[in-house]
Amino acid sequence: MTERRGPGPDGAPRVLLVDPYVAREDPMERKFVELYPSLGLLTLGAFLRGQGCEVEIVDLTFARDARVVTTRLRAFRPDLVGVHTKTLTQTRAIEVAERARAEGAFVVAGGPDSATRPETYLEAGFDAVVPGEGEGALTDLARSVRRGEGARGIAGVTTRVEGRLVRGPGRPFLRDLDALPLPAWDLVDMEEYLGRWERSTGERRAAVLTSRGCPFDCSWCSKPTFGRTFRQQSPERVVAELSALRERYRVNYVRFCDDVFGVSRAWIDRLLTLLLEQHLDLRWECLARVDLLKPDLLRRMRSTGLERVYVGVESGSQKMLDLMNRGTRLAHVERTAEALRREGIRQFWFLMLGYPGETLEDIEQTLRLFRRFSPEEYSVSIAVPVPGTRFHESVKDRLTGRAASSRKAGGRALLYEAAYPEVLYRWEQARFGLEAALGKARARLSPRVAERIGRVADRFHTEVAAPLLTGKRPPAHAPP
Ligand code: B12
Ligand code: SF4
Repeated sequence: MTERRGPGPDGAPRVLLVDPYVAREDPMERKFVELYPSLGLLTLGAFLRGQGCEVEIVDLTFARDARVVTTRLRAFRPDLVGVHTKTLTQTRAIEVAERARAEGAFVVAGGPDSATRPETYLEAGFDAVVPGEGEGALTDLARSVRRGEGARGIAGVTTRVEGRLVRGPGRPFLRDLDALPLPAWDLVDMEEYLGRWERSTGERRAAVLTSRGCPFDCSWCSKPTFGRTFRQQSPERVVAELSALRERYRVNYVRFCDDVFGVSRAWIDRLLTLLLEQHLDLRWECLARVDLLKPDLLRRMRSTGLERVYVGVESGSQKMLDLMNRGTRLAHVERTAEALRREGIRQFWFLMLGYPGETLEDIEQTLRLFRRFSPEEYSVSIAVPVPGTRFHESVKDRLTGRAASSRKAGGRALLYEAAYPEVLYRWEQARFGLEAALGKARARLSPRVAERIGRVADRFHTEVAAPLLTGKRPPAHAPP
């Protein structure tokens, strides 16, 4: 191992930020993951530069492996290496830390996974973790490391001293998101991302974030970095960012990445007005709640280029929505699904199976709702109890101990002892797959054939699969 760098001469701290996600290692990438550079790192990079730091980003998304990190470390000689973490990329993040330490750099983790379990990263060799909003904490840390003073006592930074976790004082959230500089797109290879989008869709797509946090409180939702706070940029600031993307990168399609887009009606009305006035000629998509998407709003959104909406429908059973503390009604789902169809906006439904309290009848209700509206796209996952959530708390004595970091765990594996065995949920997922295929067949081929296949499949489910997979016989065959 090389000697750790001592305090440098006066001058700017050097910070190397790393996104350890390697797309080619991700079996789900082609099917499910839409590739955009990390907005967290782009924002941190811009902020640090504004504070006088020298910054580079190593984005491993299109790399073969992490070797390039060492090359860049040797060329740039940073004081500090900051690694973005997600559960999925934990192993690569730790490898990056090892490479950084071998070159004598101080290494810090940030992002959702290290926020949930800082001890894992500190034990694996990271010098520090920033478990919350990163801008202020990372700037202070970079300056302190540059001065040779380390991480202790810095607000918003967690370290380990003699094997013990030591949390620095709390740090207030940034109040004015408009004060943040535009993301430092020039620090990553934007053309690689945009070119890929252009080749696959004909559009140059980029991700934009207009707010931080979410004011709602769904029981299974993990909000490790921004908690229940909710702050948003002004519509004017959002339009300035969109214009910059349009002018500098010829972006013509935007994905708004907010947890919930359009929480405030007045805010979104103003944004839509600006989009029309400025003739940005963008098409766009967002994730929103069914209770917020009123039909008149959807019509306006459509007129400004809205193409696709992701909605968390989650369940077709009101009982389950209430247990999840979703705060939505089935009537909202129906109204929104109808309005989306009427306006010709693609709908992507998120559905969840296996939440505590769910019975086979609740799953049937979800399937019936799905059948009724046939959304163009959907994802049906098995509920994942994420540490720090009320859901996790309620099942923590029934966890199976399987790793949440494997790809399979991403909504396809059962991580706690639920009402039914995993195989039942996998079977139910397959039924949604069949239903989606039949939905398409109904629209394009023969409704009668689709209807008949559906009936046979339902009968097979009730009479054979469900009893077999749950170990329970159907009522008609129940023993006396
Ligand atoms: C937008 C988004 C996406 C977009 C990505 C757009 C982009 N490239 O940025 C898309 C849809 C592509 C996506 C994909 C995935 N996502 Co996603 N995504 C989000 C979402 C909604 C917002 C992320 C975001 O941009 N936040 C805004 C930025 C400013 O915040 P940030 O990244 O957290 O960064 C701040 C701090 O965390 C911190 N920080 C971050 N990194 C670092 C590094 C250092 C060194 C420091 C000091 C600080 C620091 O400072 C930043 C600024 O304050 C979050 C939920 C959420 N609210 O966080 C989920 C979320 C991050 N995604 C998640 C997941 C699971 C995925 C996927 C794996 C899902 C999949 N389909 O397989 C993929 C992975 C793709 C990948 N490349 O890694 C999970 C991660 C959970 C976990 N513990 O790992 C989250 C938390 C959602 C959830 N609750 O489950 N996602
Ligand atoms: S699931 Fe969505 S609406 Fe619910 S708390 Fe999480 S981010 Fe907010």
